[in-house]
Amino acid sequence: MIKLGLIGKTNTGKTTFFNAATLLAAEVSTYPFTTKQPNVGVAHVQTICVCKELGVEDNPQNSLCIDGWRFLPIELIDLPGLIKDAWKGKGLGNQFLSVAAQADALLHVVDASGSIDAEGRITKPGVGDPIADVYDIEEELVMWLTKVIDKNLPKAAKMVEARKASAEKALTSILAGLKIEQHHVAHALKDSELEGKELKAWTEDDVKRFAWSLREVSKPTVIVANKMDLPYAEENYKSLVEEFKGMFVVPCSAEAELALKRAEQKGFVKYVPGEEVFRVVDAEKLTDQQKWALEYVEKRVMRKWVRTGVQFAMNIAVFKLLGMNVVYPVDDVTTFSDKKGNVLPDALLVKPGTTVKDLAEMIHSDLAKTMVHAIDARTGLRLPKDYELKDRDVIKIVAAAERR
Ligand SMILES: Nc1nc2c(ncn2[C@@H]2O[C@H](COP(=O)(O)OP(=O)(O)OP(=O)(O)O)[C@@H](O)[C@H]2O)c(=O)[nH]1
Ligand SMILES: [Mg+2]
Repeated sequence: MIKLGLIGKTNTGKTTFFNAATLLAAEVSTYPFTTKQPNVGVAHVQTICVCKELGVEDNPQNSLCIDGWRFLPIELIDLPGLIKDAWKGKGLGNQFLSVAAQADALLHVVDASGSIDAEGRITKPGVGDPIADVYDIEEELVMWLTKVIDKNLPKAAKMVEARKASAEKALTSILAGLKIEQHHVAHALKDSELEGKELKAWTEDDVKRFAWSLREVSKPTVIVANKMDLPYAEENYKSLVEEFKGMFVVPCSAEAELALKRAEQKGFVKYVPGEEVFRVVDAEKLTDQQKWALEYVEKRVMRKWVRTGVQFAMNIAVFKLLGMNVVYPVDDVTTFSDKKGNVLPDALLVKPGTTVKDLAEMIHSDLAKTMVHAIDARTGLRLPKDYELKDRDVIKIVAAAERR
C-alpha cells in the first residue's frame, strides 16, 4: 500500500489531519509533543470512478464508491512533532525519522496562521514564522540523511573498490532501508554533480549536497498550510506559495474537515470528503453550538478556500507527485465483473510504467506465471504482457487455462 507520512513541527495539526483523514481518535491537544508514538491508519485518495462512464452500478470490494467518486485505501502515518536537532538523536528523533523514511511521499504540515512560536507553544496568531518552520524541519530531515550517508559511505566505497558494485548501486544498497531506489540515487548524483567522483574522495560538503538532492527526489512533499480558518493565515499562505515555488502548497483546515466528518457521521450533514459543499440535513436538530461550528466552517473555510484541503492534499501527493494510475482488474469484459459477479470490484493504484505482467503479479503470483495476454475491457483489444497500464484502464488478464 502507498504510504504517506505527516511531518512537521509540534502543534501544527498533524494528528488533527490524521484523525480527519482516518477518523480514528488519536490524542490531540494544545500541549507541544502530544503525539509520542507514530499513529498508523488507513485513509483514502479520491478519483472519478469509471462506473458512470461505463454506465454500470458497481459493488466495490477493496475500495469505496460514493456518488461516482472512487476512494482507494492508502496508509497514513502521523509522526510526533520534530524538534530542532532531532537528527542528533534529540528526543526520539532518530527513531521517528526512520519511520518518516518508510513513506513514499510526505505531507509537511505547517501552521499557516503563525500561532505557534519557535518552540512549538501555542501563542496568538501572527506571531510565528511558518516559512522558517518549514526550513527548520527540512534541515532536520537533510541533516539526518547526511548522518546516515556519512556513517555508511565507507561501506559503499569498499563495495566499489572490491568491484562488487558501481557507485550508484553501492549507494542504493546502503540506503535500501529508507525506501530509496536506484533511480533516486542516480537522479541525486546527477543533480549534485557527483556522478564521476570516487566515493572515497567525497568531502563533507559533497555528502550534504547529495543528501539535499536525495531528500528532494526520494520523498516528494506537499506543503500543507494548515489552520487557514485563523487570522493571518491568508498572508502567510501567500508568502509560503511565493517562497516554495515549484512545490504544491495546499491551503487546509484539518479542524474543519474533522468537524464535517463528525457531523456527517452523526447524520447532521451530507458531505463527501473533498467535495466542495456540504448540506445541513436537518437544521432543527442542531444545537446552537453545532450551528455556530458549521457556520464557522462554511464562512471561514469553504466559502474562502473552496475545500478543507485534507482530501485534496492526499490526492495531490498520490496522483500529482507520485503520478499513480488507477486500474480496474475484471474477470468478465462484458459485465466488468469478477467471478462472483461483483461489478468493478477492485481499483488498484499502480506506479507509472506498470505493465499488465506486473499487474498480474500484484493480483497473484500464479496468475503472472500462467497469463498469456490481457484484454482492454473497453475496446475488447488484446494487450501484450508488456503493455504499460494507463489511468482508468479496465483490464482482464487471460491465463493459459482459459485461453480461447
Ligand atoms: N483553528 C485551527 N486549529 C487547528 C487546526 N488543526 C489543528 N488545530 C489545533 O492545533 C492544536 C494542535 O493540534 P494537533 O493535531 O495535536 O497537532 P500535532 O501537530 O499533532 O502536534 P504534536 O503531536 O504535538 O506534534 C490543537 O489544539 C488543534 O485543535 C485547524 O485547521 N484550525
Ligand atoms: Mg500529534
